[in-house]
Amino acid sequence: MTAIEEHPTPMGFGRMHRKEDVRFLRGHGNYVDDIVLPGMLHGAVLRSPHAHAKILSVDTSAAQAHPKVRAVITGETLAGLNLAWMPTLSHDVQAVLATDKVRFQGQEVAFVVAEDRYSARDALELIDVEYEPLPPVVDARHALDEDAPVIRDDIEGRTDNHIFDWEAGDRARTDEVFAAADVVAAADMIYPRVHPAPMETCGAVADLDPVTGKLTMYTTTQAPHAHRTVYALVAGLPEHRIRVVSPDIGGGFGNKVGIYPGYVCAIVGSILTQKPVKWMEDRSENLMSTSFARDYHMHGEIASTKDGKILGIRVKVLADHGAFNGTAQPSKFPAGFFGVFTGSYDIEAAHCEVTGVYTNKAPGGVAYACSFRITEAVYLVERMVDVLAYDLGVDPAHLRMRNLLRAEQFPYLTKTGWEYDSGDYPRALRMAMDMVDYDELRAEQAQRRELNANGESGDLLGIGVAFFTEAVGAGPRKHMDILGLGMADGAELRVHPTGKAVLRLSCQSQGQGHETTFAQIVAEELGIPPDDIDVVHGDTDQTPFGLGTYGSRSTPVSGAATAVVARRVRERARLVASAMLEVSPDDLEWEKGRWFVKGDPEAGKSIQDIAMAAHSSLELPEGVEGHLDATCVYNPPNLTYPFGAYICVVEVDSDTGQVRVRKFVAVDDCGVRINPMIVEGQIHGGLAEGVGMALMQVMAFDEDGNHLGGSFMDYLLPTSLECPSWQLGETVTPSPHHPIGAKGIGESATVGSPAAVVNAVLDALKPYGVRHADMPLTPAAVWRAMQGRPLRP
Ligand code: MCN
Ligand code: CUN
Repeated sequence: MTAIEEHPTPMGFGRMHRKEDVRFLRGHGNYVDDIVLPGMLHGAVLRSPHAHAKILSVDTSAAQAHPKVRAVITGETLAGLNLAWMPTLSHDVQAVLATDKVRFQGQEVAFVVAEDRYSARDALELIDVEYEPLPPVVDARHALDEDAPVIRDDIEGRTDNHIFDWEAGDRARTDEVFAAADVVAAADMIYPRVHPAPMETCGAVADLDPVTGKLTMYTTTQAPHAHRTVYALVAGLPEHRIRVVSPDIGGGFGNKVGIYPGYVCAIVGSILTQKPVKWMEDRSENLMSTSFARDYHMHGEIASTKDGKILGIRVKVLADHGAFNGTAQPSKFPAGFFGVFTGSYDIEAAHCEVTGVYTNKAPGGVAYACSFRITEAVYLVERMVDVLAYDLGVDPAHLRMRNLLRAEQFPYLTKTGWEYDSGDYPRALRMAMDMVDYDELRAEQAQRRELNANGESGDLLGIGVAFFTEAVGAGPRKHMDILGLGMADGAELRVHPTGKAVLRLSCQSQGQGHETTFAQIVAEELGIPPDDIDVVHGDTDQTPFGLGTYGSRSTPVSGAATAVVARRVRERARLVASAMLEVSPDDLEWEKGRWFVKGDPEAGKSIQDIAMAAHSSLELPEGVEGHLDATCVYNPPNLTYPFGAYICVVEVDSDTGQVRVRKFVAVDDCGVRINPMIVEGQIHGGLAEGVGMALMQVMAFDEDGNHLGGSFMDYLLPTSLECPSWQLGETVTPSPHHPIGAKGIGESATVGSPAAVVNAVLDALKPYGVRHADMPLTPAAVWRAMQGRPLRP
């Protein structure tokens, strides 16, 4: 994108500048750390230096004696309040402050409340904890060894580190298909542990009013209503006396779905001191202790005929969930939506097994724009298709084209039970191939390979193709809940007498531009200009209940709720207009912004006139209430299935292993686009994240379980230097069950791009006989992959 173009404010869908940017660009955002309350104190967390150790004693006397310290909280303090453990989003428990053992480096051990942030941090050093180190489980592949230390001995009767086994598909049928296939390609791959690393770290200001007993919790959360209910359940506080406020959020990417010990400690600190308590973690704390992503060890197998018709896919996964099972996903889905691992292909049978294990690492797993583990699933299937292409010696784009689902197969029920709602996959892939000039690139590559083989040095050229289908918009209540809360979303719309409106939502923007796009949905449906519509979210006292923003569910669920409330208001407006115009409602016709008499377009009333009349003394028809407002709870009938075709072109320096992304073409289909500019922004961000994961990022640990990625010097974020100028293409296949035909887009690019980048690098290394190498493909990893391998023509 070049200079910011001026776009006229649309009356509905279109490229409208973000309303929220007026405050963000001028430095007037209001984040949790901007909140300052009278008498506010500051909290800091003491963390474990060990990955696994018994706690022998905790001496807080010196810290208590610090002149500025107001309270020191330990696991023992919390145990006295029955708060030492809290439920996780996966029906496990997690220590708020450790009592018996520490189970990962960085785990929360004590909490100091002091008059200022610095004193709180200083006092942490005065706490004396005696540990007895235990051997840690660092490599998930050894978590189930006979002699592996048992991490969760707090759970009665537990003698190993096993969490769950889960499977999907038809094992017997899949085995049959594999037995009969001409070709079976297999590969082991790791999707490394990575971190969403939002710019704003996590934090809270807990304010328990000693007079009313009401708790106001300003906090970094993607799901304010769900958090409120969990606090009510955990702390036993009455739910109507809890107000969760999520102000401006500086990026979430799934990092802000869960409830962290620091939040609970801030609440307890406020209860004990009767003052507001702020807790804001620093970057290292964020990287060490809050929700990580991925950490899937996958074994994939793909079966095909000798001429490349894919028949079946078989997968075994070992999932590293860290020390507490705190993954955030619907209850029935312990491996998230990994079940869509059959990807975008027409196959006969599929089966997968996932085993989850505990290790001595931070909990989490579902974050970083993952669509509930679809990142892992798409990476697996898209790598497997490339491995098959390698074994068969065929072009990976052509192999995909041959096997993609065809438009006439939708709605399509996958072999693992997902109903893809709509799509035209070959069209998207063809568009991507045209945009990147696929045939010409392959010709250039052939030429370069010949030169390289003849001893002429020069960069290796790689072309990586990936296709993805996502399942977003969780979800139908009958299949999907989080901690028993059904995944529906509320919306309320109120049109004031002068025709200005307020829309109240249960979802919560962390940078996705909801204040703009949700106003645009109302504008599209009612013809009220988006600037006349305020979007209120992130405050449980002000908004209807709903499960929040993650899994790209805002547009599929809250967006649908918004269209439905707007339509309800429109129908109410019709009745009011019929009274104003003294005609039957049936004689009225709608055009954006007004009802008019059929056959007499001059005789009409604008939505603003109708709003005033609805609040006036005008006599309304029998049974029609005054005012112009509506509410809705939207329970989606199905998920939405966005898809896309990505092609990445890289140049690899054969001497250093350095990868340069030369070009990236992304064709996305998220159905109808509300604001194409915001959609493109979402895609740009996700593509950058994909480059980061593929080439730079991993949360590494040493053999003692020491965390090696505690700063941005070690855990690398992609910048404009590593990213090319993205080239985007678009097809529009509306979702047939969504009121405005929209599908989610927030995670698509992160889901689809890592495989495209990795496929591109490995395509460049093909002459060296490299069939697979794991992310991140750092220069060292690429260089190592090439060593000792003769160049093949
Ligand atoms: N949109 C649109 N037309 C569509 C689909 C979406 O105009 N057909 C717009 C939406 O109205 C919204 C935005 O695109 O303004 C993203 O919408 P959606 O796909 O519904 O995703 P959510 O709003 O639910 O956002 C969640 C998603 C997730 S799960 C992660 S992780 C992620 C992502 O969004 N985190 C982000 N993108 C992010 N972008 C920013 N800036 N910050 C984050 O933390
Ligand atoms: Cu998986 S990260 Mo987003 O769903 O918040």
